[in-house]
Amino acid sequence: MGTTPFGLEINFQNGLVSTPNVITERRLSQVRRVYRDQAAVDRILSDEGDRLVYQVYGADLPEDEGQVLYCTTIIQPGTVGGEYHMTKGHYHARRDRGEVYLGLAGEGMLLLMLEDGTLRSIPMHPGTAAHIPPYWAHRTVNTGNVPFVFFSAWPGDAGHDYGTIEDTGFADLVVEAHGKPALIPNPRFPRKP
Ligand code: M6P
Ligand code: ZN
Repeated sequence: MGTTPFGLEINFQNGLVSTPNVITERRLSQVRRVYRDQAAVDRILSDEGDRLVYQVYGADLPEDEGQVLYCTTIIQPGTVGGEYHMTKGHYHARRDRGEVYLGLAGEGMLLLMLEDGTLRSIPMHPGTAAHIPPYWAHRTVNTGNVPFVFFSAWPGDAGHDYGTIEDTGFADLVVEAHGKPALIPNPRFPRKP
């Protein structure tokens, strides 16, 4: 039967959604494992407390085949041990499901990776409509000085698989080098000899 049609208002500047009924907040202590430098994480936690890294605002829709889910994500500016603030990143539990991202505010980078470690990166700014094909893990990074805001839409039955990325991370890290983003190999990522 599906659901009742509705419209939500999205503020493109700050990513806020009118009457969102799903709000996820990710603080540093919850996402600490994505960063290479665990001593830097400990320093930030003791010096400034548990900083907000990103928020997700969405609509409460059934995760069913045929539905299209959507949300906004707001990644705060900042670095941890030289790595820019980023999302956890995930594969879809159903690997053959894709996704679309649309940049709304700020500057970021979309990292994509296949299970064999093949990596792609797409710079994102307001107006960038990025295509995430099936089978590609995806993570977003705030490479600017203001909140990076984007909109996403994906199939209802895609699901989130965080486990693989939690264990190894992505093949490359996105670090700040002379004030600009640079990709460097992730020493934790298993590489074939
Ligand atoms: C995007 C979408 C969401 C995802 C969010 C945060 O908005 O891909 O499905 O939840 O980013 O990313 P993650 O879940 O990897 O932390
Ligand atoms: Zn996704």
